[in-house]
Amino acid sequence: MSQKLHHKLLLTGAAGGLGQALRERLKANCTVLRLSDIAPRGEAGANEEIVLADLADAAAVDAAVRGVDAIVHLGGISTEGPFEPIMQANILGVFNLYEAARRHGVKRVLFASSNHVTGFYRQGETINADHPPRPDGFYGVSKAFGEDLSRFYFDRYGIETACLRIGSSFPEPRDRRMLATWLSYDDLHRLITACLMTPVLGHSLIFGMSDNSVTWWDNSRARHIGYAAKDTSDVFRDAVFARTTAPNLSDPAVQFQGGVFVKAGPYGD
Ligand code: NAI
Ligand code: 15L
Repeated sequence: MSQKLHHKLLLTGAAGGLGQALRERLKANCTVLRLSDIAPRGEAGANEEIVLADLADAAAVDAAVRGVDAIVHLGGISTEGPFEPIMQANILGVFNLYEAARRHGVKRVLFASSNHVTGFYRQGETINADHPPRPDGFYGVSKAFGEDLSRFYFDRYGIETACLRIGSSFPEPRDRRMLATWLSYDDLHRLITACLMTPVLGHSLIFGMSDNSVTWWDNSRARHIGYAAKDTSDVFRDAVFARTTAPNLSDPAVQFQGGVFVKAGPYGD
C-alpha cells in the first residue's frame, strides 16, 4: 500500500535531532518534503524544498505553510528553560502555525507534544489520554497549550490534529527512566505514518513510545490511529542497568514521570 497520501508535507524543526532523523524517512509519505527551521542548515535535496521561518514570525510561518497538504510540527524549544523564549517559539509559534493552517486550508497536523505535559504523574502509576495535564515546567505548559489550541482549531475549523506526547526519542535509552519512555526513530516514523494514513484522525492524544515492557502510558484511547510499535527498549535493559546505579527513591526525578525536568528550571527551587 502506498504511504503517499499527501503531495506536499511541511516538516518544522527540520534541523533538530528528530527532524534530521525523519528527513529521509518522511520521503516515503509525500512527493515533496518542505523543510523549515529558524536558520539555514544545508541545501534542499531531491524532492525537497526549504522555507526558513522563525515560528514567532507570523508572516514567515504563513509562507512556510502555504501550499502544503499536512504538517509535522516539531519546531520549537525542546527542553525546560526561561519562559520568554518558550513563549515565543512554542506558544506564539503554535498559534501562528494553526492560524496559517486555517488560512491555507491545511486539514491535518501532527503536533510534537511531550510527556512533560503529564510529567508530575508518578512513575508508579499508569495514565491515559483522559488524565488531566500535570505539566512539569514552562516547557510542559507550552505543550499543554498547543494541545488545547489544536483542540480548539479542530472543534471550530475541523483541522485534525494528533498530539504526539513523545517520550524519549533518541538512538537508544540513556538511563533507567528511558526504559519506560523510549521511542525509536523507526517507531516515531511508524507513528507519524499511522497518523497521516488513518481515515479519521479527529483530535487525538497519543503517547509516543516503543513497545517497552515497562510503561506508564495506556494508548487504548488511540486505537483508531492504527499505530503498532515494532521496537522495544527491552533489548537495552541489561546494558542500561550495568552502567547506571540503583534509583534513589527520595529523588523527585525518580518519583515523577518527567524525570529531571521536574527539578529543572531557570529560577532555582
Ligand atoms: P531539537 O531541539 O533538536 O529541535 C528543535 C528544532 O526547532 C531545532 O532545529 C530548532 O532550531 C528549531 N526551533 C527552535 N526555535 C525555533 C523557532 N523560534 N522557530 C523555528 N524553529 C525553531 O528537538 P528534537 O529533539 O528534535 O524534538 C523535536 C520536537 O519534538 C520538539 O518540539 C520537542 O519538544 C518534541 N519532543 C522531543 C522529544 C525527544 O525525545 N527528542 C520528546 C518529547 C517531545
Ligand atoms: C522532551 O520533551 C525533550 O524534548 C527531550 O529532549 C527529552 O528530554 C524527553 O522529553 C524526555 O523526557 O526524555
